[in-house]
Amino acid sequence: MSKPTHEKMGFSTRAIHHAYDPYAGTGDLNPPVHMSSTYTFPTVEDGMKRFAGEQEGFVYSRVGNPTTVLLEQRIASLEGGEAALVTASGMGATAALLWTLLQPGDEIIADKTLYGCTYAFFNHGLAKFGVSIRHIDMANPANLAEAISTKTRIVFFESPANPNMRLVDIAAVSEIAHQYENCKVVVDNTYCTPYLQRPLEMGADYVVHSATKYLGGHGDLIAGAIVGDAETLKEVRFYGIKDMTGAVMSSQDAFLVLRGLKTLALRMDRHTQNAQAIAEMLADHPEVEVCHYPGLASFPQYALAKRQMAKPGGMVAFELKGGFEAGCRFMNALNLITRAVSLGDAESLAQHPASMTHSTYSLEEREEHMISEGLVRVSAGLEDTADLLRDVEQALSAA
Ligand code: 4LM
Repeated sequence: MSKPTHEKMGFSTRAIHHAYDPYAGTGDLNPPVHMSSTYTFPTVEDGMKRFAGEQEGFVYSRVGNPTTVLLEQRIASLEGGEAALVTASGMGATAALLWTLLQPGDEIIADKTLYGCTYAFFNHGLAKFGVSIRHIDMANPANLAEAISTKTRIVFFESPANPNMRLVDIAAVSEIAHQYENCKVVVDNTYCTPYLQRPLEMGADYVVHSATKYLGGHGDLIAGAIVGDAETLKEVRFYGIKDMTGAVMSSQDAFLVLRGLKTLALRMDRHTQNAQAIAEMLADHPEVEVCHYPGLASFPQYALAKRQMAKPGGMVAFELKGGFEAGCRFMNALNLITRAVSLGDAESLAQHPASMTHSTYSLEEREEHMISEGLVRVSAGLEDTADLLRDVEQALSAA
C-alpha cells in the first residue's frame, strides 16, 4: 500500500493523519517512537551510499530519525511549506537556520520587539561573528523600504510580537524584501501556529517555531521547528544542525509534539475564546491603561489582524494605570492563572516580561524597543472562561 499523504484534506485531518499509514508495519494506531541513535547498513557499500546521499535510509539520529521525520512532514504540510526540520528548542531552530544562511559582513534587519533570547542571540551572539543587526519598527513597512540594502541577508520578525502584540504586515514586508535578490524573510510564527497564520502563503521564505508552546501544547517539552524550501532545509540539517548547533529533537519529544498537533485546532479555538474574553474585560476595566489584543476593535492594527490571522489567538498583554507596582500586586493576587513564563499550555500563565522573558534587554533597550516596564502578559489557557474571568477580576481589585 502506498504511503498516505492526505495533502488535499483539511487542516485537522492532516494534523492527525498526514504521512503515517496505521496499517503498515505492526499496525500501531500511533506512530512508534524510534529509540535508536544509529542505524545498520546491510553492507559497507550501502553505508557508503547512504553517507553520500545516494541511497535512502537513516544513518544516525543527529541527521534524522523516523519519528522526527514524520513530525517534519506533518509540520511542513500544516505550514504549507516544501519541507520542515525539527529541533531541540525554538532557539535551536532560529540558531541553526541563521548560522546556515549568514556570513560575516551580512546584515539582519529585525523588528524592534523580539522574544528576549532571540534579541540576545542576534545582539550578543551573531554580532560577535561579524553580522550586523539593525532593529526597525516593522509595524510600518515603509521603515523597511528605507533601511534595506544589498547587505541585508535576513529580515526577521514575530507577528504578533512577544510581548507587546505589535503586528507586522507579512505580505507587504516580504514584497519589499524580495526586491533584493539575496534577502530572505524569516517569520517566528510561535504565537499563531499555522492554524491561525501561514506566513509562507503570504510571501515569507522561512517560518521558525518554538514548538515548546502551542504545537506541543502541554508544557511538557522543549522543541522547535523550521519550515521552508527543501534545498535550504537540507543544508540546515547537514550544516546548521549536524555540524554547528547539534540542536536535535529527541524521538520522545517528537512523539509528544505529534500528539499535541492532533488537538491543535481545537485548542487554538479555545485559547482564542478565553483570550478574547479576558481582553474584553481588561479593556473595559478602570484600572487598566491599555490592553493589547488583536481581537479588540480598539487595537491599532485591528484591520491587519483580520486580514492575516484567522483568529486573534491566545495571548493578551496589558498595562495597569498603577504601573509596575500594580502589575506585581495583580500577579501576586492571581489564584488560578499561574505565575510562570512560557505560553500555549492548557494552564493559563501570567508573567512580567521586563523582569522575566525580556530581562535580556537593558532598561534603556526595553524603552527603545517598546517593552514597557508595567506590561503584564497572559497566555490564556483552556480552563472554563468564567473561572478565568473571576480570577482576573479579583486580582484587578487587589492591584
Ligand atoms: C516566553 N518564549 O516568551 P524555546 N520564539 C518565541 C518565543 O516566545 C520563544 C522562543 C522563540 C518564552 C520562553 C520562556 C516567539 C520562547 C524560544 O524556549 O527555545 O523553545 O523558544 O515565555
